[in-house]
Amino acid sequence: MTTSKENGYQATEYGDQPIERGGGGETHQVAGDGAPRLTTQQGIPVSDDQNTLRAGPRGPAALEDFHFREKIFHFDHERIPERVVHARGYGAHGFFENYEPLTDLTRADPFSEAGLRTPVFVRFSTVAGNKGSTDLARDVRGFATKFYTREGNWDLVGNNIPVFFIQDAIKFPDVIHAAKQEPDRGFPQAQTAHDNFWDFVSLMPESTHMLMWIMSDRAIPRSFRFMEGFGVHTFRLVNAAGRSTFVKFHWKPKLGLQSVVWNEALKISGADPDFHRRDLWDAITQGDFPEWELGLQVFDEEFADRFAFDVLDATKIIPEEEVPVRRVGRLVLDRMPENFFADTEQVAFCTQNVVPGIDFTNDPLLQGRNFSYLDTQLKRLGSPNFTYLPVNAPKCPMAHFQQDGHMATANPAGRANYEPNSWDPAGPREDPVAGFRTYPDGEGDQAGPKRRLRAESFADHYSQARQFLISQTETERQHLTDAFVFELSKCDREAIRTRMVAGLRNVDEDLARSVADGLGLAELPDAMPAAREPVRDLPSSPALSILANGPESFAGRKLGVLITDGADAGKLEEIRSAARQAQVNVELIAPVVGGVEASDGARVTADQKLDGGPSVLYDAVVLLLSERGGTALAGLPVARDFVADAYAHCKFIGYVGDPAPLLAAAGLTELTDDGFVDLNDASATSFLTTCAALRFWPRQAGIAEKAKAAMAPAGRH
Ligand code: HDE
Repeated sequence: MTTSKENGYQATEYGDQPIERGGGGETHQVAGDGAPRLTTQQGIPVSDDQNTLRAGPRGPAALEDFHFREKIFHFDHERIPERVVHARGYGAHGFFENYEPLTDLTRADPFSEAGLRTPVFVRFSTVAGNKGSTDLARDVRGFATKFYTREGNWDLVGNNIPVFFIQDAIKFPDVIHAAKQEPDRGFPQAQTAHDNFWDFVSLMPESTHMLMWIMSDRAIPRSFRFMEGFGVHTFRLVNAAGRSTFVKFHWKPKLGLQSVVWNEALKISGADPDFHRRDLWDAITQGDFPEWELGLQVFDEEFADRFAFDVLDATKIIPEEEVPVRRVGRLVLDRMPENFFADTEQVAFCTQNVVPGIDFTNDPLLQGRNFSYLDTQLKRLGSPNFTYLPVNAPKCPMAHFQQDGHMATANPAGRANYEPNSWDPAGPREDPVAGFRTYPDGEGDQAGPKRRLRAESFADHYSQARQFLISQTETERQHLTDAFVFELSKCDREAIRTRMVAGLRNVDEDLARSVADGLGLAELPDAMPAAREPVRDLPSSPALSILANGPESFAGRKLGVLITDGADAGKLEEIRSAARQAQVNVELIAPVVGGVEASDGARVTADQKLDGGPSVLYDAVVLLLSERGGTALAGLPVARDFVADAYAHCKFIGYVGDPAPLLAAAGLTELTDDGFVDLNDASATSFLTTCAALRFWPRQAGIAEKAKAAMAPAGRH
């Protein structure tokens, strides 16, 4: 129904929306009924947001249209430079809760009282990709935490991998240039699978340990919620008496570790490039708040002196088995930003932000970072006043004499803008007792004459790489080997592939040989000369394996139920209720999003249409089929992919009804194994308990065998 309004528009309805229509048929939504009035940035009420001011209906636009000009002007300037690294990220607010006072170790405020809650903002990120890149790139993940303590902001700017590629910050631009898209062609982005990266790292043996980590499944986490975090460097804790101990920081996810497999990552990147964002958003908005525990590895100078590697070398870890991780508090993320740009984009972390009780060491990477972060924020945020943005501002009182600059919004009153001064009020003054005092590190005295030097204690580049490798399960080793083969196969220059294999011989002969076979190298190259002979008998460290540190239950995971018309309504209800009990999320996938008619005649709406909900998006799947539905699905390539991928990715596959036609169409008839669970017999609850193992790994060995057989003609050793 259309009626004429006093304002000259025609009132009508578009579906559920009452709207008004102008003379050219354009849509107007008019203030009133609780909708506030649109204004310009100057607060002037706007009468028409659909049409620019023009001389006659088909005439030229008028320059005096301040509303149009302001709107376009602001739009034209909406973007700020993306971060030079870690451009793609996602953040959330929460708190850190301290378990016990740690005053014997540190006077840092967050650790001062039992139960003390310090507000935090955390931003997770990938490193190499641009802001719009996919979440599932093979990459390090940033894990940066801003603690708004009562004594100022402490930023723990960590990663999900405890070591780094380089030993001196002067090489950071090089490693990042090499990893990002190549400068002449502008691709590939968000991946290290290209010549420049492997050229660089194969010439930099110090990166070998890090390569083990990024070729492992650590670089393709299933979710931010299921990954660890590390401060990487050795820091100092300093107590009120001025006593210092060394510390390495760890974040341990309460839900256990979990990663995807590489082929899954490739497919998720297409199906849902925002997979990690969506996961965090869904969990927090559904009240399933992710938690990590903060762990400290605390050690003294005496340990540092006797430890086999230099604790200032960021390409080394201290195995947890040597210095245990003491869990001292929990991090809970319980609130998404109201506005992505305001918080996640504008947050500015800086390794220099430490509070009394925490201090730096001479780690040459950390020292370089301390320069870089403040510097880069000015470029990105455009004004030294970025510290006043709500996400960056301390939540404790602050008072200083810095003034003016672009966008100064918090301006002090009064005359004193320097000190010493004799005014009243005088403004802030220093506090020699409680103020931050740098730990008087004796190392500086021993530093010697200024020279560009690398400490000899940094020269072992392979031993810990080997230790990482031998700490992996068979399954994980296979993934790591496959990742090297995948990445190096993307390098055009054979010399680069060969050089890399030569380096791997210093880590492990089997690894080098398997990679060489996978690449079809004619001969195994000589091992690269090592700066220091690697130690080959370091013990394994189970803490380094993901599979050894998985979850205790399937809680927090996602079950995909592929459902057809006529599917068993009772079984669906049983699955849903078991999932609720087990805190598992269920999504229904159907041939159309409008859903299906279940066996009881009720309409069940779907969350995903089949081709928008491939099995790669789920941790386990159930095929809930009627007889007719199962046969119909067998004819759909997308349904065959659903189940074939679930099989290839070693997922548990539950079924209700007869899956035989679909499995036959997907070529799986001969391949069913104990990862397939007949839910006509078994209960949904027991299926979800089985799913806590996350994947049916025995399947992988068979798949790997077949892959090897397919490759065999190329192996010529
Ligand atoms: Fe960073 N890094 N980095 N980095 N880094 C940045 O600062 C830098 C390093 C890390 O979510 C930049 O604000 C240098 C190690 C995270 O906003 C920049 C070196 C670790 C984030 C910078 C390193 C990190 C950054 C770019 C070698 C793990 C994202 C944007 C010495 C401990 C923070 C920005 C966020 C971001 C410099 C190496 C973690 C350019 C010079 C090692 C999590 O300042």
